[in-house]
Amino acid sequence: VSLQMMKHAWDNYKHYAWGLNELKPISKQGHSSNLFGNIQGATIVDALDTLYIMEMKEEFKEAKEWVEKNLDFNVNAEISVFEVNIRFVGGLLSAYYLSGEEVFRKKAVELGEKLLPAFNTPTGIPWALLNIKSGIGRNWPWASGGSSILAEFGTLHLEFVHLSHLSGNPVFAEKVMNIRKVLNRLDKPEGLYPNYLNPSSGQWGQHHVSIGGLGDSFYEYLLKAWLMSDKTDEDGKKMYYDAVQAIETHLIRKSSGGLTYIAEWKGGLLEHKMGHLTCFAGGMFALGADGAPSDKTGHHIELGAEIARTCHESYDRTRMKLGPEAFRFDGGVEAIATRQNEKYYILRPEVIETYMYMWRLTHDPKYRQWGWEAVEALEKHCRVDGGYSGIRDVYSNHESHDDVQQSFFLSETLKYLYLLFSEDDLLPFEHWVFNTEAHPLPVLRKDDGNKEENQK
Ligand code: DMJ
Repeated sequence: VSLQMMKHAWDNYKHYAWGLNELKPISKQGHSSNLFGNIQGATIVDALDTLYIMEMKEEFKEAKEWVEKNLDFNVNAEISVFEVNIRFVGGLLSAYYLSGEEVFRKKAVELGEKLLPAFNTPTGIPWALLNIKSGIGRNWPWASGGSSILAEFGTLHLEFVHLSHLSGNPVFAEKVMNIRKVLNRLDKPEGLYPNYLNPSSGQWGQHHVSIGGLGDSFYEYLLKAWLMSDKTDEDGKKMYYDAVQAIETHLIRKSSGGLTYIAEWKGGLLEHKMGHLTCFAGGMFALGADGAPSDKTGHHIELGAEIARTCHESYDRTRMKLGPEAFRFDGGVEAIATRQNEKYYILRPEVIETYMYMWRLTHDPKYRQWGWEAVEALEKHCRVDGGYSGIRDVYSNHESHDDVQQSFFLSETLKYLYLLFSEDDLLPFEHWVFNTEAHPLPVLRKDDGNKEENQK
């Protein structure tokens, strides 16, 4: 089924928005997000590995030809360093490792080089935004006192380690190791990492902590850096398990109805709200269970299972059986969105991602059932003639479509669905680590960095 879904999403993108970043499936035209500046083709680059894995050979070939001829980084564009890294660098790296086609390696390294000026700050903590022509960087104007964002500068590690590996140029890995060093030197309130860090002063901004937006993939990359290093990156490992310990103590709570959730922490006060983005953490806890200190393995799996259950409830308690952007545990509700501007669903993957990890790590059939419910809901409410669209209010009787087919729907949501219903030996976890946009990167063996590259 996910293959049919991918075909529908891809064919319509190709028909109506080929070469542009994303598709507007209702108005049947291109959609450009300013996150990528005028770098084009986000959907193509994000989808390459999904096409490859699903054995959509014709489509993969067309996509590759587009990359060869048209993917151009010599543009005057201000881009989000994080978004371009996870989608474009990550997408190109995976396409290279899966297919062995040199063009993807070349383009990934070329793009990586364009991103390097982002690190020209007093601390080496990169800017959020970078003009890839002039090399001038800056931060989001809304971010606390000119800060960089934890989930942005903390989500470069996996890709940059691979860029050094593939180019022979150590500079990429040095940049991300320096981020680690800066973080390790800082005092952390209650052992937690605030979402904001000023790249000039090297001091934290506001003490807001989140395992959802602004924080999320920083934690994910600590764990995955350790796994991707064939478990040699002890620093990443320690930082991850220490962080989880602090998160458990200060952010994880159980509702009176028995649902475990991860709240947001604001200078010591809890906001009892959990984002759809935070739902990825179920999969993360389960993936990290194996390496958890002493007797904690079962506990981390259990934590993953509880987060998966809570996130499933957030879907099940809506009319459309698709989860809202954020749901609350206060004011008499549990796992329900109460604010109008938190009721949307934009084809995000995190809940399905967690089902996939839980399935692989426990083989409890309920995760496939829950995944299937999501497929039915997507088909019923998000599928339109011209592709797949997000929904403005998942509690409503009728769909109000947002008219965007996000590129991560093809790279993540559909890939994780496909993996959920595949055998465990397709991209096995011993050999592959998924970047935060679901692009698989091979584990770098300690004895031989190259031999495993083409493991499938
Ligand atoms: C994706 O770009 C990545 O999963 C990122 O980590 C978070 N946001 C979207 C999907 O929701």
